[in-house]
This record gives sequence, C-alpha cells and structure tokens, in this order.
Amino acid sequence: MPYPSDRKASSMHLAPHTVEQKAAARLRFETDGYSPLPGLLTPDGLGELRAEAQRLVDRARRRDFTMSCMDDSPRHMTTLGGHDIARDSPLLCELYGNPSLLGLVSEVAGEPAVTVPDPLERHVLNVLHRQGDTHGAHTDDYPYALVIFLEAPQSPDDGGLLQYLPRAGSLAELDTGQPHSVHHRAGDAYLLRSDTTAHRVTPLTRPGVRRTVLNFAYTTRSAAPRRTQSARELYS
Ligand SMILES: O=C(O)CCC(=O)C(=O)O
Ligand SMILES: [Fe+2]
Repeated sequence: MPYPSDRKASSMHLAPHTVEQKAAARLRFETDGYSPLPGLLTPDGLGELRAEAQRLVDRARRRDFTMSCMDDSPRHMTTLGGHDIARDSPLLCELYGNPSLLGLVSEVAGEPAVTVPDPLERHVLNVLHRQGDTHGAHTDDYPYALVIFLEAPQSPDDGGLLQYLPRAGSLAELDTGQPHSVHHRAGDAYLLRSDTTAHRVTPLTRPGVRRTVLNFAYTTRSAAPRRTQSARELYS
C-alpha cells in the first residue's frame, strides 16, 4: 500500500521510554557499546513500517560477495541504499530525522547525535531472506547505528543473531574472542557504537526465515569522518 507523499512518521510509531529505561540503556551502552531498545516501535508503527518495507523491497538489490576492505567477510543479503529510500519513502526519511528518535539516540549515546549527510549510508534497508544469508564482520563508518527490526527470526536457533565485540582491535577477534550474541524480535531496536565495535549477523539456518532491518546511521558534530568503500559496495 503506497503512502501519500505527505505521510509523516510521528510519535505514533515510537513507544515512549521512561527515565529509568533510558538511564539503564545509557549505562549498558557505556559498558558494552550496545544497548537493546526492546519494543521501540508501537504495534501500529511496526505494521506501517513493515508495509513500507514490503512496498520498497522490489527496488532492493541482491548482493552476494566478500568485502575486501572488511577482511573478505561475506555478504549474502538484499539491500536498499539511502539514496533510493530518499527518493521513494518520505515516511522513512522523516522517521530518520524524527526529533524524538534523535533525542533517544542522544540520551543513550551520552552526547548529541546528529544525522549523517551521506545520502547513500544515512538510512538503509537490509534483508536476510534465504538460508545461509548473512551480513559478515565489519565496523561502520559512523559512530552510531540504530538498527530497527521489522521482521526477525522467531527463535535464536534460526540464526540472524547480532554478534558484537566492543573496542575490538580487529575483526578477527569476533572469531578468536568471546563476542556477545543477541536475538531480537520484530519491533525491537538496538543502538550500537558501530565504528569501534566489531559486529556481524550470523547466517539464517533454515529456509522461510526472514530478517528485515532498518539501519539509521548517526554521528556527532565533532566526529572525524572515516570513509571506507563498504557502503558503496553494499548499497550503490
Ligand atoms: O542487521 C544488523 O543487526 C546489523 C546491521 C549492520 O551492521 C549494518 O547495516 O551496518
Ligand atoms: Fe554495521
């Protein structure tokens, strides 16, 4: 169902967080470089955003390759880049810059987060939908990633787990160290310190499972730009 072009994301899509919830998320983020934001989306918000993703996914591209600038880690997934989202989805663009959302990210991050100018990478859609699909090891170019789940595997046994290791010296430490592994549900989100935390999504283990996320990148006014080839390889 297409949205009228004046359709606005609103607080209707986002569940309120209490002061205590935000303080706990801030503490977790400070320690782990990761904080879950369970139930970030309201049930209605999840329904509308999932419908929006279904509408957009026809324009997404299948990607199957290894990324040389990220230790040849695999990408088996379908993606839609920020420039395509900007053209086709006023709803997602508005949600990306939504003041309530930016306020929440800033509170959990512990510093004012601002939107990323790069049209390709600022907001992207990632879909894992075949057995074996995976988003391999990497770090992001920008300091903060807000990942919002629109579809998620039912069980941790289905794969699609986020694995992350804060302040990792190298991507190889995801194999040699003891990364955290986390399962999320549709409507959940998490904030990641994504430029210094090695992370990846484990392969889907069976057919019929889908994992669809929005990744919203944020930065700060003082963050030094760090540009790799990764976004161009995955989203252009
Ligand atoms: O899907 C996820 O949980 C991680 C997404 C991610 O790391 C990215 O898009 O850079
Ligand atoms: Fe990432």
